[in-house]
Amino acid sequence: MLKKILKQHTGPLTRDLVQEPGRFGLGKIPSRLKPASTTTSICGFCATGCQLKIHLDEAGNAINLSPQSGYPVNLGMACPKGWQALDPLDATDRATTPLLRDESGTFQPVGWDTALDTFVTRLKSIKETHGRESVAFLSTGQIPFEEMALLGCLFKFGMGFLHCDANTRQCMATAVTAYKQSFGFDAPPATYADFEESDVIVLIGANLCIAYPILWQRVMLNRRNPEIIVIDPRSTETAQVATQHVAIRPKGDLPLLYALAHCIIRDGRIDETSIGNTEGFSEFSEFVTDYTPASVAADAGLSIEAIEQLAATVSEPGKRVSWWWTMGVNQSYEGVRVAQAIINLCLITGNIGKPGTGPNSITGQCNAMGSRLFSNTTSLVGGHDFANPGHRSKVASSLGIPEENIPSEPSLAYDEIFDAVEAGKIKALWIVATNPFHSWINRSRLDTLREKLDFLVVQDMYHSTESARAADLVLPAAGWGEKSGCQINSERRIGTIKAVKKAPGLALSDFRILRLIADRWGCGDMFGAWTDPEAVFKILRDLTAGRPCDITGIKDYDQLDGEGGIQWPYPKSKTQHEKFKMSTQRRLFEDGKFFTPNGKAKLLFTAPSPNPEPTDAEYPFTLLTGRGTSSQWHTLTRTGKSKLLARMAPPKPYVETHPDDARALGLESNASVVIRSRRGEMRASAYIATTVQAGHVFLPMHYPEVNLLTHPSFDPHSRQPNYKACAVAVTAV
Ligand SMILES: Nc1nc2c(c(=O)[nH]1)N[C@H]1C(S)=C(S)[C@@H](COP(=O)(O)OP(=O)(O)OC[C@H]3O[C@@H](n4cnc5c(=O)[nH]c(N)nc54)[C@H](O)[C@@H]3O)O[C@H]1N2
Ligand SMILES: Nc1nc2c(c(=O)[nH]1)N[C@H]1C(S)=C(S)[C@@H](COP(=O)(O)OP(=O)(O)OC[C@H]3O[C@@H](n4cnc5c(=O)[nH]c(N)nc54)[C@H](O)[C@@H]3O)O[C@H]1N2
Ligand code: SF4
Ligand SMILES: [Mo]
Repeated sequence: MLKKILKQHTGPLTRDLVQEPGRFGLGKIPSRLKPASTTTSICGFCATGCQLKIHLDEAGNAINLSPQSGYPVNLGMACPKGWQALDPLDATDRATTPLLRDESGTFQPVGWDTALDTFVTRLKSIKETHGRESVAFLSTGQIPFEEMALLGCLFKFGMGFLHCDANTRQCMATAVTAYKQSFGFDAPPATYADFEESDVIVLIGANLCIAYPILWQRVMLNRRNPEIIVIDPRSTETAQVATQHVAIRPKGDLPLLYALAHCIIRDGRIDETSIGNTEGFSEFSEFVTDYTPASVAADAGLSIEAIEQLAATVSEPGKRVSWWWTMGVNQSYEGVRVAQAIINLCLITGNIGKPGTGPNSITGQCNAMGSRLFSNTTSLVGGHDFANPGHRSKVASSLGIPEENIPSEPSLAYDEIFDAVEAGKIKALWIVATNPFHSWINRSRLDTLREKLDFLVVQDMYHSTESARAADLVLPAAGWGEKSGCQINSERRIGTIKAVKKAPGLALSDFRILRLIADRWGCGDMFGAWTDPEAVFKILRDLTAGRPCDITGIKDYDQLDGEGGIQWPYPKSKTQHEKFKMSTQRRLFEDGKFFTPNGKAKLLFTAPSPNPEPTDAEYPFTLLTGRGTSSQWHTLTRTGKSKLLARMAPPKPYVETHPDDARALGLESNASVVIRSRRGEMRASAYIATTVQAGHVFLPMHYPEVNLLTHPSFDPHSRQPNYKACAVAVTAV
């Protein structure tokens, strides 16, 4: 019951609640807290990208916030995390000074001088002894892209290292790879207005009510009486309020999607014009001939009739069908092909480039889309390619750096970086704004790898995170609210965040920390023009000239604020610019042209492969993992510090278990159980409900023990971890 109440209260907030802050525990605002002025900032949690209005006192410090009513994303709404976004800044475990581990293994507070000196001396000596491939960084989708770009460019072009990746690998690498291969560029086509313009909305592996509450509100604003279909093994909060729940077997997506293509092509419900904009249609239609509903029914866990019905609904002539996917698709050992199977369906039915359509990936973190363009990790900064000599020389001349400083080789992916640590090739790691000692798949491996590292630096807002506690050196960082820059949301909308509070103690913005490192390293001159975030924004803007993500038409931060954020592309060229300027909701591919050399989208496919860790007699349950409540963010370092948000979520791990399984295991509600995989075990209390199918259990990722269980398998194209299905055993304690 408590869980049910909690769930109800962690759902999205409607406009009435927004207008009545008293109902949300804020009470009547005393006159001393009445703002002297306000400013705006895009929320720093999820990639929805809601704009918040920050209320400031006379000194310019934040005293409160409320959702911004006129912003084209959130239209005056925010979820609990947005409302409480200032809370985590006041936590008592903020890192307020650099910490250096002494000989006895104890952290000692040190000044920035010592910290920077240690950082530079250690990394330089490791580089000298072991070469440029011996140091790597792991970063994030949760800092402004000006900071990401400085980190990636400093590390590769200035310090001369090669290997780095971001935690976005855990999150949307699959979508990136799928779009790049199919469209020739990483280009999510949607604009959020498409939620309101669709007749059929398919949410596949996506739990909007919990993970993107405001996007669910956008679905609710649809006046076309849409069919809302949720494809998810669990009866999620979203599935429960949709018009149809397709309770798929975990990882049954690829066979199901091929069977849908089979039925649609068989019945001639295809769009010839759209198919004309693709290549590979005859090969694809031949490939799906074998994928009859009867042949995939068992793998998909669905009846033949259900598959036929779904095929008919998503291909109904004259209806606008949009597909939206998140981690149920991306976090899979064959996620890229699943994403492309969705893309293929949209291409063959003409559901692309028109209002209310699209194969649309929703990305996770507030600035994951910024990292896709500017982090200089997997792609060369500004939407370029490290392997392309023309791109390297363009970026070198635009940044005024020697071309030979730009590597042509790719960086290792996240998991490959850990393999290189294991092999003794990588000796030092620098972790920025991510917490892999909690969030990485099969994370206990990191404890072993820690022993292999000569030097581990963690740059975080808090000294208490699982990763910071493992470090040799902790660099104290300012967080969202204490610094400025830009973020890009899931519909490619660029917006600004503002410094509305001073960071505590000696904590500095990541931007400042990186500038100090550049100077200490001796490459400060290379970044002489990178004086502040807005200057960097302009450098990055100019770099995008001529690329699909061209934003050369944006003047400055003020224009971004004045126009309600701006979606890329936004080129300077007169004709294009005039076309785009008029609209605050822009989707891609309206002209049927893609970013491939011949302008055609590719229909890509491979036969489904078996789950790398199927259940068996010893480990008979499939473990699903994901988001628990809308008030919990990832490893809880931020949301766990808000009293209100913490009260809205179960404090201890719980495992969702089907009543039939609970009966067979002799479990009562809230009974203590042990969940075991081949890699580790944890305890949780049983939450017995039909939200999971018999034979499945679900654990929210927010509890650190969960990734002791997960199975380290990866999509071969994207290297994204397969977080969502492995085999476990469940026993009563
Ligand atoms: N409250 C809150 N919101 C968040 C976050 C947070 O931590 N807390 N994190 C943000 C981030 S970074 C991300 S990436 C997003 C994630 O947002 P979502 O992807 O929506 O959330 P998840 O719960 O991880 O996974 C979605 C669903 O995938 C289902 N699933 C599992 N296996 C399969 C499968 O084989 N097939 C299908 N079709 N579905 C499957 C799960 O049952 C789950 O309901 O949320 C963002 N928003
Ligand atoms: N089992 C399982 N595991 C999963 C998932 C799953 O579905 N199931 N989902 C995966 C996904 S999609 C994601 S995105 C990852 C998220 O995994 P993480 O990125 O590891 O999770 P966060 O808690 O967001 O970690 C962000 C860290 O950055 C710090 N921080 C915040 N702001 C700043 C800043 O401005 N500067 C600096 N320097 N530090 C800052 C925070 O304190 C925190 O320690 O988890 C993945 N892990
Ligand atoms: S939906 Fe996402 S962006 Fe909007 S307030 Fe909530 S966490 Fe922030
Ligand atoms: Mo994510």
